[in-house]
Amino acid sequence: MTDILGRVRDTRRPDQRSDPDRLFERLDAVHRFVRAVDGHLPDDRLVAAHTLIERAGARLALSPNHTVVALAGTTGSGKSSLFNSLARFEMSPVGVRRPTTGVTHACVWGPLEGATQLLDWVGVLPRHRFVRESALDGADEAALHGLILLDLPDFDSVDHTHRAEVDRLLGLVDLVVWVVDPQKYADRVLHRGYLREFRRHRDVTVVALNQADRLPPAEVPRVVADLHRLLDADDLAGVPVLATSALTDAGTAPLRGALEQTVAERRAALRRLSGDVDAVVEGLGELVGTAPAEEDLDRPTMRRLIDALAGAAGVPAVAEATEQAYRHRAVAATGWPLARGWRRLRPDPLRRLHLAGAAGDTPSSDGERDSLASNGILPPVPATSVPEPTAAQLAAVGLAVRAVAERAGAALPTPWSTAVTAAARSRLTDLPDALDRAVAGTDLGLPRTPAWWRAVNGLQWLVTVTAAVGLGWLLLGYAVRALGFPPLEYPMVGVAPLPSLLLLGGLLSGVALALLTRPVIRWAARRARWRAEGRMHDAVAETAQRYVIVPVRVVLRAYAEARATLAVAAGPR
Ligand SMILES: Nc1nc2c(ncn2[C@@H]2O[C@H](COP(=O)(O)OP(=O)(O)OP(=O)(O)O)[C@@H](O)[C@H]2O)c(=O)[nH]1
Ligand SMILES: [Mg+2]
Repeated sequence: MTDILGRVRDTRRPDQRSDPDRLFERLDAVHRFVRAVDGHLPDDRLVAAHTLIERAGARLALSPNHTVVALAGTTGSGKSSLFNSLARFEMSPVGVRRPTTGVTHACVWGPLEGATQLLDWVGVLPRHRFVRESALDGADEAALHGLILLDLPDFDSVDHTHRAEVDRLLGLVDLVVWVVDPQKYADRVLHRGYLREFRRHRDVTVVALNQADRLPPAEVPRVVADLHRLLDADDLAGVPVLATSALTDAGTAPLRGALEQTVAERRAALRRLSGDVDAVVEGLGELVGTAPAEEDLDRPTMRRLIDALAGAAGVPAVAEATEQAYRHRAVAATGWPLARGWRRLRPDPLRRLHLAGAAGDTPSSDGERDSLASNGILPPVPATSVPEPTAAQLAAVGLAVRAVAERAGAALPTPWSTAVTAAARSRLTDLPDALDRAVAGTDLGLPRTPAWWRAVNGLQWLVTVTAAVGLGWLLLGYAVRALGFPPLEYPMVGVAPLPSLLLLGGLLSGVALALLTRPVIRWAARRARWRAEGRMHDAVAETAQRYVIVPVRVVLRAYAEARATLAVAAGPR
């Protein structure tokens, strides 16, 4: 993810960070990221992204002409004093009892239009809102028009609600002025708990070293330098540090000047949101690894999966039955006619499995068949009586599915490999029925009656009829003799009478023909088995795709989309 983080840094160029089009593009990318990973990654990893989308949408819909600035800091640093001094009015009580400010006070410079909705959104109660627009001021305050200044409670308060209020507001405001005093400017909670968290918001962070009047003038630069050093350690190098005093106008002048510039630019809201996008992208970076996911699985892994599924689906048993059925049907169609009756008494091996396996227009996929069945065009494929998978076969399926998930998720960060595993297993319970349907719905390719069966059958009948003619002729001869008529003169072929030759020749030829066709039938039956096996493998492969591979691909595509969108959210290419 270093490339993405690199781009995050890139985007700190001031022009990029306050460019509204760029910001919209980045926010849109975060939005697309969240949509892409929805359902694949745990929700708790996406809270920050959801919050960003919601907050950015709300802020960008509100007044672009106002800049919301918060005065934040430890108790007694002089936030309320600075607030009053900038407003030139006693608006927020200043006290010696700590903490003094318990609720946020707001002061709006200029017309209220747009500011009210902004303050509603920020959540400052109407009774704590003030307007700094007085006829007496003339044009004095014009440079601050558009400023909404918030005086926050202390974050280090003994009262925990103060801290909650500060944390809430720090997530919403456009710019934060951290008010510190010479005694507590190195406060650990301030630096570790807050300033460091604002490292991606350097361009909307200002530090005011207040109560500078309490220091000997020569000490001020030394303390400011020390504060810079601490800010560098907080990864906030370059953040302005202004020495202020709330006691006099001159003391607040540096801060007033900085605020005037911020208000005039009207860019703080955009910069703040850019910093928020940076923070979210950095957090999401660990969810998206460096390597893109391979969508296609390697052949051995696929082969292993299909073989395991084929085993569990009883493909070898059906293939065996197909070979036997071919032999059974071929022998029934081409065998010696006088012995065929016995063969017919034996059941067809495929019918025993409730697999007719006849050739025909079987739909190619079970989805197609399901839809035809649901439309009443086809009867649903009945469950087969293929033997139930053994424990070993089921274990092989489990291992093969796991191997698919491991292969597909190998290069992915943990949450994604977990999602891939879950996806690979998501339809496992539907798999046995789907496999059964796939096998039952496969056209095993057994021919109805091949031409050569018909030819052999014709020959068999020819020789059988020949034998019958011979037999009939001989019987006629016996009958004629028995009735006292002169015996029939049989034509002779060599030394043998023709009817005997026809009978014996017919019988022997029939048996010989049956014996000769045996090896051909065996060879053709093996071919039928291979063909059926191939077709069932195809059907099983399609089922594997639908029930295992497609769900995995959905996750891999989501991952690729997540990577692409996060790269856009991170910064320019
Ligand atoms: N000398 C001097 N005293 C100051 C200055 N700013 C504030 N004070 C005093 O410091 C004390 C605290 O000031 P507040 O403005 O109430 O401080 P705060 O940060 O708002 O405090 P909380 O509301 O409790 O968080 C008050 O007694 C102020 O008079 C300053 O710049 N110089
Ligand atoms: Mg106060």
